[in-house]
Amino acid sequence: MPFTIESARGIFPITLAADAIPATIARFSQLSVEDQLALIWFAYLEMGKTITIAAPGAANMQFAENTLNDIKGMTAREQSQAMCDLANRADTPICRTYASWSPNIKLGFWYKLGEFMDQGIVAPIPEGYKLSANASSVLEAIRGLEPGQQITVLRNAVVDMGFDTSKLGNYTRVSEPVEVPQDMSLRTQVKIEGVTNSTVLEYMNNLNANDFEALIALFAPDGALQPPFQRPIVGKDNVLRFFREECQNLKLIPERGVTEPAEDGYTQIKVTGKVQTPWFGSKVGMNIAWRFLINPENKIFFVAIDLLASPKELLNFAR
Ligand code: ECH
Ligand code: GLY
Ligand code: GLY
Ligand code: GLY
Repeated sequence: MPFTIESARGIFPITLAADAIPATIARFSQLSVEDQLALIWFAYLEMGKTITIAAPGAANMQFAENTLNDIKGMTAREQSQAMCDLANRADTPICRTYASWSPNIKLGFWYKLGEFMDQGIVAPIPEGYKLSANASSVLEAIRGLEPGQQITVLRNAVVDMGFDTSKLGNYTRVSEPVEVPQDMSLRTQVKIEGVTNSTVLEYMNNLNANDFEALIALFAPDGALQPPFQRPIVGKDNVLRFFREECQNLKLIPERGVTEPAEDGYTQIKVTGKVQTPWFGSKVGMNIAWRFLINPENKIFFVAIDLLASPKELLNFAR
């Protein structure tokens, strides 16, 4: 039987993903919204002591500017309410606007609110706020994660806020403009121990160069990409949109891999290595596996990106 997206998801099944992320997010979402905001505030302050976050680019912030100004103009009580509404996924104009934003705009918006809270322009978390026992325990769990997992928890918490897009009806998605791909003369070529497949190498090189047109040409028409902790994104149009909206300026540093034949002339290739996000640069390296299923025409039928449970997993090529 030929591969389906569902069966492709099961290649290299013993790859150990960081299940601590969905588990922590599930516990986090059970907390009161006051606890949620305070917990993120405390976690963010603690992380800031060791890893600095890059300021969001101007191209990113223009879309959040009106909403940020609206919030600045509110009373302290209204500001706290607006932030609680976001965490509560309430149906308010701000929560609807927020829902239309790409993850990077959402992150930039909170980055700014954090600065305003610091400067006393926006209502801070009340001094001496005491987390509930459950919230303290979730914060403790976050402290125990590696940095790449900590920033993933924060990112997921931020992405989940706002009104539910599935209840939004027709809306215009808002994301930062797509920059031109990196000039050919500046591009670097990855080397992956154990992998010579041209599609996999070009995947890494094109994504590193923000060359999304060349990147999407590597996919089969019905191909799919599964980001960490998400359902697969299926079909070239959807995958290209995802690249343009969420994948600019990533740095992929694949290290090693295995290549083996699969059924029906397909090839399965698992690669492990590091990924850096523009928000933290080389200060946070996330431990990643790519699980590729390449079709007989050497196109990507499926690729899963997994955030690994631990650095030990970088060397796990058992099947
Ligand atoms: C304050 C208190 C009130 C509430 C809130 C606050 C602000 C919080 C802030 C948080 C900022 C967090 C940030 C997190 C950024 C995380 C980025 C990550 C990126 C991971 C990317 C990966 C890419 C993998 C991929 C690969 C591919 O091959 C294909 C594409 C793709 C404190 C005010 C909320 C400000 C900035 C985790 C893994 C490798 C799948 C993308
Ligand atoms: N173990 C990774 C997955 O199958 O999703
Ligand atoms: N500062 C990282 C970004 O705007 O994507
Ligand atoms: N989605 C890319 C990033 O957050 O860096």
